[in-house]
Amino acid sequence: MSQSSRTDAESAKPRKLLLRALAGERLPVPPIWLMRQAGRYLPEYRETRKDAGGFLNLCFTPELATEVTLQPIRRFGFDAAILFSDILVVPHALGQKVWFQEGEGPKLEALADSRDLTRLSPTALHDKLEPVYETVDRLSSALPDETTLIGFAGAPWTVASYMIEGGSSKDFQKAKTWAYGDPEGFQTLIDLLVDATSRYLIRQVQAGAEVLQIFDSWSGVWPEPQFRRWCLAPMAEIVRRVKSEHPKVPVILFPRGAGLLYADVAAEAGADAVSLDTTVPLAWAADHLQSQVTLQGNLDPILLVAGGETFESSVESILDRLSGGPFVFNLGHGIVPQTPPEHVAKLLDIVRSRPS
Ligand code: 1CP
Repeated sequence: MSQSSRTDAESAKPRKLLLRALAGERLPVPPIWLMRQAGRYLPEYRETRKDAGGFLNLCFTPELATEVTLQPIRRFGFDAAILFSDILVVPHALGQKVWFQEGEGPKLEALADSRDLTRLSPTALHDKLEPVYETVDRLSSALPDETTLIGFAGAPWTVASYMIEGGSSKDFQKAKTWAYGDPEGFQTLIDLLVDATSRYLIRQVQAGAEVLQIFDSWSGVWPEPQFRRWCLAPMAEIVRRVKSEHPKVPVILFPRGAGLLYADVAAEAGADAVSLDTTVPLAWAADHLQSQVTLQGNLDPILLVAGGETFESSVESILDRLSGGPFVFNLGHGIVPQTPPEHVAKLLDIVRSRPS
């Protein structure tokens, strides 16, 4: 059991807000945190990043990764801190070459077809990810009592897409062509990722992560049958494996772009919450999803850049429509570097000053 949940059990203090919402409780003021809340929109992050000597170095130096995780907590007092790392540390730990080009995003030595799978090996997984577990451990003692610690990983499809495309992609042509043309070979890669990701997340819980989120940022590019096979089934299997070791750890899934298939994710994946992307209609989500899972989301990150009246009324409308059931305020995707930090402060003001 993590140190912070022990504190909860031993004292009569109310449990942390995020844990209450994820347990299905409707709260007058919802907990709030933001995807990618540590990052380039914060001057203090840019300062730490400058001295870290490369992005992966920042992820793998526990002292620095702990510092950047805490920066948005100190500045804004979010209800949760998300471990500072990246979804691509898993391919790195499997032996694939991964690097981050300043201003260009992630780059990987691409896998061309299933023969390249021999380049991957899970044997050094935990050794290579040890600094991440140490960061989780440090964070679980460093965080304020009321702040929940979230661990995370990428979903197998999203991670596989970077491994095959060699970086970001517009149309996922290489990864999709592989999956359509050689489903058995592609399944081998997905299975390898299900296994590594489950082991990685279980270790994060053992190190002190109290909640897990799985990011399937590119799940919206598939027709329904492939969404079920390459996105829903692997995420459900990871949830099953994590919960068989740690039945009580809440899991949030983010199947971005899933559309109507959010209903199947909510009903079938065994998760405690789903994180809604910006396009999901709120009345539909409240009617079809919220009786089964806690909802998280879904402010457009660009509204947080724009600020002003539309931003404020959109925040109010999300609160109006989703506060009738268990709910966690968040964005519909990660915060962008152009976001003025004052707008984030304003967002917290609105959410917290308006009990519903
Ligand atoms: O230049 C820099 O400083 C690097 C920018 C950066 C940051 C701050 C990258 C490179 N990753 C991160 C941290 C990160 N990535 C976190 C940290 C914790 C927090 O939320 O504060 C998390 C949760 C991620 C997850 C992540 N990485 C996702 C899933 C979430 C999402 O936004 O969809 C994805 C797709 C990635 C890949 C990645 N790593 C970095 C970038 C710029 C990207 C996206 C590239 C793309 O759009 O294809």
